Amino acid sequence: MNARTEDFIAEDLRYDWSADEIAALFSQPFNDLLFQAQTIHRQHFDPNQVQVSSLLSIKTGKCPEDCAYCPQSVRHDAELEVDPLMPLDEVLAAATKAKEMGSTRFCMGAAWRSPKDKDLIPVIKMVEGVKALGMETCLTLGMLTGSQTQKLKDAGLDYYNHNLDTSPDFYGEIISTRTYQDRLDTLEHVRDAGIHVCCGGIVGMGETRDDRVGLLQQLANQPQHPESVPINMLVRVEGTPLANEQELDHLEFVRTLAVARIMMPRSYVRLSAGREAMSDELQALCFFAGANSIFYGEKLLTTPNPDTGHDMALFENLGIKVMQ
Ligand code: SAM
Ligand code: DTB
Ligand code: SF4
Repeated sequence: MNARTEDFIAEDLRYDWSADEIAALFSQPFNDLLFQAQTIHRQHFDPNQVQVSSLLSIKTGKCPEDCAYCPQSVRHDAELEVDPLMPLDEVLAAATKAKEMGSTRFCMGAAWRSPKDKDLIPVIKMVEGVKALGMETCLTLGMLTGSQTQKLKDAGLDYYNHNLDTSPDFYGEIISTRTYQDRLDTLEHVRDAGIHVCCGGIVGMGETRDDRVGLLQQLANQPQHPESVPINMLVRVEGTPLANEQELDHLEFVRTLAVARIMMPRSYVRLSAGREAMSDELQALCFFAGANSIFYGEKLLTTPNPDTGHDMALFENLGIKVMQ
């Protein structure tokens, strides 16, 4: 076990949160919740530093899964430029640009249900190439077997992103082509291989607060807290079944980040998808609630993200420094 892994199973961390305890955190007066989250945040992190990662879709669209939120599912008709696996030189050019912009981690995503062993051969070259640029590497490729995670670990992969997306109770409303247990199994393989886990979910899909409680309970009660916890606000994409979903109350989104911070005090909580639709004031509140990581760069996988000039101006205004 390496030192960082030990950090995430330390004795002062809890893995036995009950739903009632989490619901009680959520329902505190807003100021009490934010004060508690910010106090815990300051015990573990510099409150004025944010980690920035950049995303690249290395294989876009035609995914056989039916995730109701996702524009890349073959079952929905979102307008999308479908692209096969990107050549290595284009991936490295994008990573170089992300590094020049100030990103320290490069996350490569593919619209696969689960990669075949032969798919991993070019992906491993990408991991090696990005690492050689001096950046941290992250992949999100769908479900993996134990031997595949081992190969990725051997290639030097730093993080694997695999989200639980929502609570076990609400999950069936969103995805039917793979089970919650499938996701937990992949997460176990990733952990067992010694790759850092990036695991979170999406809010604003029509779930109840109890479902947000259930998602955070699943995330925090794993054998080890995920090192990185992306909390995505649904990006409502035309052509997907959730295109017309009602927008989640913004303060409920901030509460979700604050509760995540309290429950997983040493994890990076990422203010993930959805920033394009957020005001500067809302994002400032998210950072105050304990979010300390973002996706940086003008595109997420297929949808827009705030422009980099705007993000830098916001950081400057808030006195936030990019974590090196
Ligand atoms: N296909 C792989 C998988 O699902 O694990 C990797 C790529 S998938 C696009 C990565 C994650 O993006 C999903 O787990 C989901 O949490 C997030 N995501 C996809 N579409 C989204 C949307 N419209 N709004 C917010 N998050 C989204
Ligand atoms: C995560 O939790 N959010 C990112 C990343 N992990 C791969 C993806 C967000 C995707 C938003 C929709 C899109 O751009 O296609
Ligand atoms: Fe496919 Fe991933 Fe999109 Fe689901 S979230 S449809 S698995 S690309």
